[in-house]
Amino acid sequence: KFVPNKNASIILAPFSGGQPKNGVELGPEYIMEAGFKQQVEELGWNTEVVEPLGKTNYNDLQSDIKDKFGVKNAEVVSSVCHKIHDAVKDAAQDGRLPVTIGGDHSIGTATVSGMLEHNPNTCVLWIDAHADINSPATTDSGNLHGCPMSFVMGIHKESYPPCFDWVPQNLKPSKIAYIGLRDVDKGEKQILKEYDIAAFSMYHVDKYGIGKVVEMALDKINPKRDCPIHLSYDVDAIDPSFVPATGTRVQGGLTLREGLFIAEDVAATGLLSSVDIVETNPLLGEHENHVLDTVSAACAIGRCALGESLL
Ligand code: HAR
Ligand code: MN
Ligand code: MN
Ligand code: MN
Repeated sequence: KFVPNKNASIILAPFSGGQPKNGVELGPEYIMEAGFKQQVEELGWNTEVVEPLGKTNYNDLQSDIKDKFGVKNAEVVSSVCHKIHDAVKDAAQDGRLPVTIGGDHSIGTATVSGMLEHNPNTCVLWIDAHADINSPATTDSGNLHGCPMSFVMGIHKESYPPCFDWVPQNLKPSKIAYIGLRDVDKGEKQILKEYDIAAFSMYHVDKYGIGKVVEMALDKINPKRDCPIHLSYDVDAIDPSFVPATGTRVQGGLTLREGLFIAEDVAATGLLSSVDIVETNPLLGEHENHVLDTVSAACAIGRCALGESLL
């Protein structure tokens, strides 16, 4: 069984080019200012902070126009992802657990592919209201935060802009489970069906309860409980009444407790190898409390994944 080494790299990914709303690039700054690093250290982790994007602002280069591949900002998303991919992989190779703070979910392309290069047995638990499995061939919006899962699987690879050629496309459908889905596009539903991907929507959470759903998800992707788990956590999985400051709110989500339970139960497996916390957008709160609630939920997700609730 994987024994957590208690060394973590907090990787900052202040990037918004995977979607059109300003402010999601401020997520890392707010989460760090809320004391996330100290909170993690109080749990007994040694931490280092990594800034793979340096001081460069990749958020001014953005346009809301689709390219000939039908997606927006492909070049900048690709180059930002390549830097984050290298940082995630380097941290993991160094024996540190990567905790990547976004930023929008387009960086899932980087974190999942980085962890798969580190250990090809990695399975992915994707917690989200959305499936983020559009390809350039199926996306309506052209927003690349809706596409990371297809890129790391190589779905409709002939539709990709060539700048994504560096992305390894080796994630197998049997290694993916979703929890929290409630806003999935038609083309995405077809992909989920065609590839027989384990997808637990809010319907399943209500029907079986969150404890059973996490167990069923892990039974599908990690039946022997012997593979490292990459937890990619989009804060919009949690209901907007608890997590309002995010770019694509969808009613009817997880309660805050259900949301934290998922992270706690992953921690309890002892198999967590990396975690992303994405889509916190501090500019989308209608008042200060919206921002505080969202940022503190993001911090709590990270702490729970890193073992806060284990006694
Ligand atoms: N499926 C829609 C699209 O492709 C919306 C998905 C993006 N929203 C997110 N990602 N926050 O989880 O545009
Ligand atoms: Mn590389
Ligand atoms: Mn997402
Ligand atoms: Mn989402």
